[in-house]
Amino acid sequence: MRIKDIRWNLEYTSRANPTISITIVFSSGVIGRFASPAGASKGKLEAPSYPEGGIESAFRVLKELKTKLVGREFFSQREFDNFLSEFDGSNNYSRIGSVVSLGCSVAFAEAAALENNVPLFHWLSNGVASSYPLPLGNVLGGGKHSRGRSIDIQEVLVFPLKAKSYREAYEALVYVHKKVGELLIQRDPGFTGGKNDEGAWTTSLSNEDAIQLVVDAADLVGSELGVKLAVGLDVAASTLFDEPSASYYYRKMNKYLDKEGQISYILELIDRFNLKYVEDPLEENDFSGFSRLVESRGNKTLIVGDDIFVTNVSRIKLGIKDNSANAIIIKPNQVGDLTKTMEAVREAGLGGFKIVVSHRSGETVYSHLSHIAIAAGATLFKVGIVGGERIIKHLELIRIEEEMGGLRPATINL
Ligand code: 2PG
Ligand code: MG
Repeated sequence: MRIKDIRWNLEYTSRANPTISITIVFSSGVIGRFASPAGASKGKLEAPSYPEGGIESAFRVLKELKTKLVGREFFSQREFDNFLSEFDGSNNYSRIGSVVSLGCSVAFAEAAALENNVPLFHWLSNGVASSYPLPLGNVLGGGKHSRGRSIDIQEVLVFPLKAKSYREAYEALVYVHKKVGELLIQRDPGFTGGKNDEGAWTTSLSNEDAIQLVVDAADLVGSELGVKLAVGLDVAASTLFDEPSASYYYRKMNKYLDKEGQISYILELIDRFNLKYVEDPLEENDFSGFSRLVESRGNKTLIVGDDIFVTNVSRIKLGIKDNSANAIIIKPNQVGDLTKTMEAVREAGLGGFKIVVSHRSGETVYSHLSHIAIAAGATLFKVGIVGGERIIKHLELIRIEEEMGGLRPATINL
């Protein structure tokens, strides 16, 4: 796999913010291309998207990288990613930024899979992938993704506990999304038909009324289609956390909750709404608070770490030691290359965490993430429900399932 050329282009995320697509061409002529997404509710310890100086510096870095890459031969993904990491030299891609590093890493992987005549998920899993994840979709949202104009909780999510096929699972989520829109027309006089960054509906209802509405929609659709659907939340608690007062601010209720108050509130929500998934219920450094939730509800609910782990092996080790989660969000751009991503997956798996591969709120129109989710052995694929940049990822999974076969759906025992 000898690199013949590397090119780049200014592109846009679904929030219409600039990103960079990177194209890698091998001497055989095969090409791979990818553009990194970007988050809004970012973990503090994520790899930065751009070097100091922003996107212009990223273009300069790419010129420098090109002189080092062209003509060079690589034999594995790890070798290529290690080369990127050494070129960066900072440990977290702060010199070159994750838009450059992940763009190169995924573009290389795509070209390598083509060169070796295997699907991308096969290349990334060394051929051992055997299942595909079930979709986890944001249907009603707030927080930063809605500019603070909807509920305080960032995402109310729905997922099937079991499905015969990815197509059946995705269709169920599409119906729930539609049903939530219909119920909002009936129940929310302030509803404008508005959707947020991830295509989730926005609402003027209270946090609890909004969750109840999604539970009702999931029940209606579930019994109509005969699919068992569960409801969950991404609290994105770091975005509610006010450091000076060490408390969580809920704008809708005009209320501050300290750590104990927040834990009780989350437990109350889990019990009242039979939530099967709660992501980032506490701020990103509260390992002990997370552990309390795992201890009391971990047998029936996924307690999921996103900002607390940032797809980073050393943070995951801390979480395993403290029993701070039973599931983890994996976002390749939090850590900046595919080798580090798969290392995080392996480490989390050793700790018994379920894997949830996730999109970002500012997505790009590429479908590589679907292959990454299969390669990671993910149980859930968190990728929104509507909007071209999300739909393309579901369609890729459906295509893989229907055209390639041989993979079975993940099951969730909760
Ligand atoms: C999250 C993500 C994706 P963002 O918090 O899990 O839903 O949001 O990309 O803004 O971090
Ligand atoms: Mg999150």
